[in-house]
Amino acid sequence: MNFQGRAASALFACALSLGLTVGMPANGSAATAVQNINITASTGKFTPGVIIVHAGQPVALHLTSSAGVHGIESSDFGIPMTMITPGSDKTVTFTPEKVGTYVIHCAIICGPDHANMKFVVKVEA
Ligand SMILES: [Cu+2]
Repeated sequence: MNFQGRAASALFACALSLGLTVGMPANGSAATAVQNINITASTGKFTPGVIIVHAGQPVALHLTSSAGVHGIESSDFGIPMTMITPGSDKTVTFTPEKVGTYVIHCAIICGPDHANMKFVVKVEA
């Protein structure tokens, strides 16, 4: 490699390390880490019935059903109608914006317990 080649690759390496440094969040990556939460739907209930998430931090809900066909939908979190069926996993992602307590109801009529089938999302700071 001639001098110009070495100079160019040194410059490139320098720009690369600068870019990496600038790209790092000031407080590490914890603030943007995805909150992964598993939820299982069954007859008349979601388990767990209460989840706690943090405002501004992305959430990935991993949904499955151990019995029956269910669904979720939430205008609070911009979650579109999502069907949950036994034997398949669905993942929905959203980022809660505002601190508060929200309720997500089962969105598909699934039986006598459908009206009471819900889970609570507590959004903390
Ligand atoms: Cu239902």
